[in-house]
Amino acid sequence: MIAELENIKHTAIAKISTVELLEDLEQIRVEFLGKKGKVTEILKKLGSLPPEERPIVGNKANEIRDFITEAVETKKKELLEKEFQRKLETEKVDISLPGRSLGKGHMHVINRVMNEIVDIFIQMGFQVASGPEVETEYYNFESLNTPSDHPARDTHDTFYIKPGIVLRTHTSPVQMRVMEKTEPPVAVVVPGRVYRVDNDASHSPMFNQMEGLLVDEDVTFADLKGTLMYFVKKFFGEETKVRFRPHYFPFTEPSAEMDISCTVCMGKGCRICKNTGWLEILGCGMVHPVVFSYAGYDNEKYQGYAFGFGIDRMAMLKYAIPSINLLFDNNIRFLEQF
Ligand code: 2NM
Repeated sequence: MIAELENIKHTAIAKISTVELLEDLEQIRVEFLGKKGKVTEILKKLGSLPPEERPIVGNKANEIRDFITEAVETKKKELLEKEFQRKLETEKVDISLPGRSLGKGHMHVINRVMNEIVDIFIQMGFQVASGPEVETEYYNFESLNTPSDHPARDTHDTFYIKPGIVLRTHTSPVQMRVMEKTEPPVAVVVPGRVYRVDNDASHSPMFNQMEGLLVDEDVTFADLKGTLMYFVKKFFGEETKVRFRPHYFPFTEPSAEMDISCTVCMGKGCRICKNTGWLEILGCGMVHPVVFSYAGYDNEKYQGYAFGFGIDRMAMLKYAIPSINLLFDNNIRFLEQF
């Protein structure tokens, strides 16, 4: 049996020293040290030996089991190290290769223009306010001097959620909410989404609007003109000319529309301005006394001006975007240009 053990030891050493794969090494370990392994089998047979031989063969078997265990462990470390080196070699990264683009996104042109416009008004001392897009008829119409029989109340223009509740058609209800809870002086701009039943090449049922309101003592139409002229020169360029035409809005008196010299032809006349040299860009006026009464403001003490325009239209004019649909279609090839 001693000879047999020596023999097992030599076979094991020979096998272990030539093995290349971790799986094969495991096979070898099982072959010799597993439950039915060669060394294990001998240990099992110890009982059948004469008592005086048992400790001798037992010691030898233990010695060889430990020896093989040790050899397997050593080989395992060696193979793992080899495998690691092979991975280092084959999976090495060439840090001199150019990187892959992450396809970085960016802000939508509407939000960029919105932020740009808001910044101009913040510089002038206006604060930014916001409010609900689902509004009551009271805040959207009634309190803004737009009684039930006014044409703008027609269901053709307004999305009704249920009787008395609408999708706001302008951001003015926010100005009314601000006035209700703030004593003048008030200077706010309100950018936000508004909704109208309208859908064609130049109208989207949802669009972005911005309105402004300033209320204080001794406010005149000249303050309104100065503020708006400062704004358009900042936004469209110092060379921009403006003109005001009388208009009608239920919530302002007097009211006006403001045109700027065409951003495309510089006022010479082109397709964009329909050969007039002018582009209509906003509506404005002095806040109607009836609106102040709804707000709880003293009509004798305070005056105010207000104005409103479409952000989408501003973006289209500034960047010569031919169709409003381009702003909402999420066409990456278009949006990437900004
Ligand atoms: C416009 C044109 C003229 C306006 C009026 C008010 C308020 F709340 F003070 F009455 N907010 N916005 C206004 C005035 C809006 O948009 C074309």
